[in-house]
Amino acid sequence: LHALRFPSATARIAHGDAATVAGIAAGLLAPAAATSPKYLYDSLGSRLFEAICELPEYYPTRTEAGIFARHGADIARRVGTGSTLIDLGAGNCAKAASLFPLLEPMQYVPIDISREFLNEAVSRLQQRFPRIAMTALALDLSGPFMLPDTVAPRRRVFFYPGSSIGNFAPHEAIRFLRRVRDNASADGGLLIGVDLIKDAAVLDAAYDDAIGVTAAFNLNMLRHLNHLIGADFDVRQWQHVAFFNEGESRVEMHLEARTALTVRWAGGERRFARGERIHTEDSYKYTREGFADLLAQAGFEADGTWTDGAGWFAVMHARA
Ligand code: AVJ
Repeated sequence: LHALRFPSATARIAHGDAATVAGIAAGLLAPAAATSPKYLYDSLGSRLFEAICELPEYYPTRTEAGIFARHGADIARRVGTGSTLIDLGAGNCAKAASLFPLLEPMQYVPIDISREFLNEAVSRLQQRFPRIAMTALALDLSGPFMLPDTVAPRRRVFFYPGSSIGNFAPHEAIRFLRRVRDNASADGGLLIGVDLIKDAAVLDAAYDDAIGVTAAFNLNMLRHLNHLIGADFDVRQWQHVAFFNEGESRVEMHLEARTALTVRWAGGERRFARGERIHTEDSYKYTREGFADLLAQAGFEADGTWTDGAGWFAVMHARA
């Protein structure tokens, strides 16, 4: 009981490497505390995100799938078959798998930060598609990255669906897309999904659903941080906050302290006042023109845009 009431008396063990621990600690100690959205994805986080994609309020996955279903043949003509298809943030690999019959890739290279979740998804997928060579890579795409030699050098087509690009601020997105282009081949390209600006009420609901799956997804980051930096976050002391920030053209997710509290971790601590927040994610929304401009700034040549009837989401193809 003593250990339960005074968890700080027990040793705190950080399971993340030193750079990870230092980076997270710096974010927590900043006047406006913030963490990288990549920490949303441990194995449970990846499963919670899968559940989000099935929510009625979360329109991006469904809307993007509808665009692929309706315009798939046209998209495949632009992208071409026989490529090395590199899936950035592949998760359960379901989006790419649904395009295999159309794109007929030679090699499939799913990349995700959630290693175990990815490996399980790829071993299932390899059984369904035994003729496509598959090379799973557990990589953090938030920094510089270089593809290993096991990734075929020709016809490298990058697949970045679901508007994951929205996690980057526009200037970071340009830097990231330049890196992607550096890793593509001269005959390669990019097939990307982009979430478009829409009514704030639709966006607010999509990131704060009625049954609380997105809240659980956000709160789960605290459990992940407890593991990574040996912190003692009590999840019950925090609540999910999400809203569209129109001025910044982004949905913001935060975790808000329900009460005054202190978080301790291996090597540091931070006091939070009641109502104080940790900024956990941004999800930027674009206009078609705005995103086309961003692609051009990264050196890509636009080669087709497809949208749904309501203009909620766009799929774009660009040549390297
Ligand atoms: C995986 C980054 C595309 O921003 O919509 C979903 C993550 N966060 N609900 C998004 C997310 C809350 C998602 N992305």
